[in-house]
Amino acid sequence: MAKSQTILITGILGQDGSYLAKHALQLGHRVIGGIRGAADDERTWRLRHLGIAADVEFVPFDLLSPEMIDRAITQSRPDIIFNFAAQSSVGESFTHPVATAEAGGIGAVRIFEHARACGNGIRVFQASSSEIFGDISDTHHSEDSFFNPKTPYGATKLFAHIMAEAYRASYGTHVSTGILFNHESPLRGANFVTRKITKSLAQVKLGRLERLTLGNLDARRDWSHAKDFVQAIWKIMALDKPDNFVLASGKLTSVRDFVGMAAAALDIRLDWQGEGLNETGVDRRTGKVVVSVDPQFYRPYDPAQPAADIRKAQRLLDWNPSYSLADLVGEMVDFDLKAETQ
Ligand code: NAP
Ligand code: F7E
Repeated sequence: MAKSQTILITGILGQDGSYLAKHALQLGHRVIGGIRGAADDERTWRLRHLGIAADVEFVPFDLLSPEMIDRAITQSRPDIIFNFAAQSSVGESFTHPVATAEAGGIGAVRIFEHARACGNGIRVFQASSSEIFGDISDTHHSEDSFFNPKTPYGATKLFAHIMAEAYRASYGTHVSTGILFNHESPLRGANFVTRKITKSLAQVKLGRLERLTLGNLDARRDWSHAKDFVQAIWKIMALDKPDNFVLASGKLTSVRDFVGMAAAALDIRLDWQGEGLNETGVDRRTGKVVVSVDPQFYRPYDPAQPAADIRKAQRLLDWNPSYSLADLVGEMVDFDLKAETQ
């Protein structure tokens, strides 16, 4: 992508949209962000943190509004659309399944349809998710694995994923997908477990919070840095042929171990005691319980996440994650400690 292009990013106020905007601006492209509601200081905090809020143009955009989708794309005339907008919380998809499906499923297809109908070669990136794998018995998850999602969020993302393939096969539309495993950063929403952990433990360290309460400590996830994924996503969109790519680190870590790493980065030595709902993390220095389990944070269904197979991305994109999990945890903890003391 040598010449300057117009990039439309849906969900630009979220974690991935913000990092992608920064990446595209650094490469000299024009960035238009689709947003619902006002671009006020509170909602643009990620763009402001990255120092790019003034460099981005905004258009009104809501995945639930066909008119707004059409108007945003027609007015911006993008070369590439990065579709990051979605109700992105698996937990929330259990309480809002219809809104999750309408936005992440039908909303995505409306974007593909616009790209097809305008016929001028718009490229679209669709953010798929490792949640589309669901309950499967393969040891490693690749682009060709069987998909068997069991959460409303996972089913929604699979619908959009398969529609992306249908648009490629049926109409030749240039739609690529990233089957994204978990990726985090200091810009991660505080409703996701990693940021909840780093933010809460920073507050515990500063004496502002008594304890961090979590759900399933045994859950394992493959956590990468969002910045690494943005690099790979950009490379995907530079390929002449649209395709699907699994992006991940290939390493699984439990929520309990992530807590231990964040605590260690804050110089808190944790001893784990008890089991199940009675499990606690005790600060060795003070003897106080600083981590406990609360059933309200358990999900009705929480599929295990087996290891990812990232060989296709390694081979065709010449990509590997550059951040270790320890680097990521350290950066998130530093950010939260600083934010809490400002
Ligand atoms: P995020 O921080 O939650 O950002 C999602 C963005 O979507 C937010 O800015 C939100 O806008 C916007 N949005 C939600 N509903 C919308 C609607 N109806 N119309 C227009 N915009 C809407 O998510 P992220 O972590 O950057 O993830 C980006 C994408 O990758 C999402 O599609 C997510 O499902 C997918 N994904 C993420 C991960 C991950 O680990 N981060 C893994 C796999 C897939 P507001 O600011 O107005 O709320
Ligand atoms: O949960 C467990 C929880 O909400 C991770 C999204 O970006 O990645 C993300 O979805 C694990 C789960 O992310 C708490 O049960 C324990 O097993 O951070 P999370 P997620 O559900 O994996 C996928 C790939 C996406 O596509 C999504 O968009 O942590 N867990 N205790 C908890 N989770 C939360 N949120 N809060 C807790 O207190």
